[in-house]
Amino acid sequence: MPAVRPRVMGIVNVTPDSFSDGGRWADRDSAVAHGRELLAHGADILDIGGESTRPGATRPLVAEELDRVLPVISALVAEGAVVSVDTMRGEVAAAAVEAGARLVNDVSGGLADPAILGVVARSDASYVAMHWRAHSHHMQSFAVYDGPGGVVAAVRAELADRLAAIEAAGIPAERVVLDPGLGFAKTAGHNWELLGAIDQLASLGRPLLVGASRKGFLGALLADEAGSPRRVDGREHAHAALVALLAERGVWGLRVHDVRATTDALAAWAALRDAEEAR
Ligand code: PMM
Repeated sequence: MPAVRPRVMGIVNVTPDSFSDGGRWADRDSAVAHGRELLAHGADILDIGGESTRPGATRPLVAEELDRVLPVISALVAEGAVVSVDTMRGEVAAAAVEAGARLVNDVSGGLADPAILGVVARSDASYVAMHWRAHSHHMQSFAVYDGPGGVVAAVRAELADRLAAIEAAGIPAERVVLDPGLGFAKTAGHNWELLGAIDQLASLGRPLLVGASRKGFLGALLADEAGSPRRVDGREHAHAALVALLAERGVWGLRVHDVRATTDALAAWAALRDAEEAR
């Protein structure tokens, strides 16, 4: 059984329009307060983002994105937090690293703005490369995985290509974390297939980050008899179960909204692991 508990990355979306928490932490003070609360609940990393990637989202201007994230990053770094910046833009990544961010979480894995790879290479930040095919306004039309091995083989191969490009840009593999990108150009069925094949993604040799929190595939799983998906705020119990099962499968990190529910699930998982190992 895995000896190490997954890292918990608490989400601070400084956006007016994220699907699960849009607008709730859109100003600096409420975002910083939210970050502090996530730290108090046991977050290891705070992931601060200023661009919503919900299906259909339009992109903010670079200046808007910088205005949203930089003050929040600076404030939370000053309080000792380990901060990650959730951005696809090299310019935003550079400013965030300058402000003290230790990770660059790029949902596009370097495809949206290849300059981001040079920025990370020149810093000592770690880099999360997520599986991605297209910007959110049209990503669901790219949810087609017809080749041999289906979605798992395609995502694995595309992540392997990104890893090669990332290393070619000068980022050592040791600094790279990979992410299957649940919900990004993927149907609910694709997400479950990927979760069922974590071992195949882990065989790329890099730690894995998984972001399942509050996503639509959990809403679909818990749909009512009329087929209406479970509301965003009613998906946490199913997510907590996934958290423990992913810990069991040795994932490196979990990107989550409800840090308390996640750390509670991980505490129960770790206690059971320890009891089994003590026998
Ligand atoms: N999902 C979202 C945003 N950023 N980053 C990584 N690495 N992995 C994800 O799955 C991911 C991400 C979208 O979800 P949100 O709107 O709930 O933040």
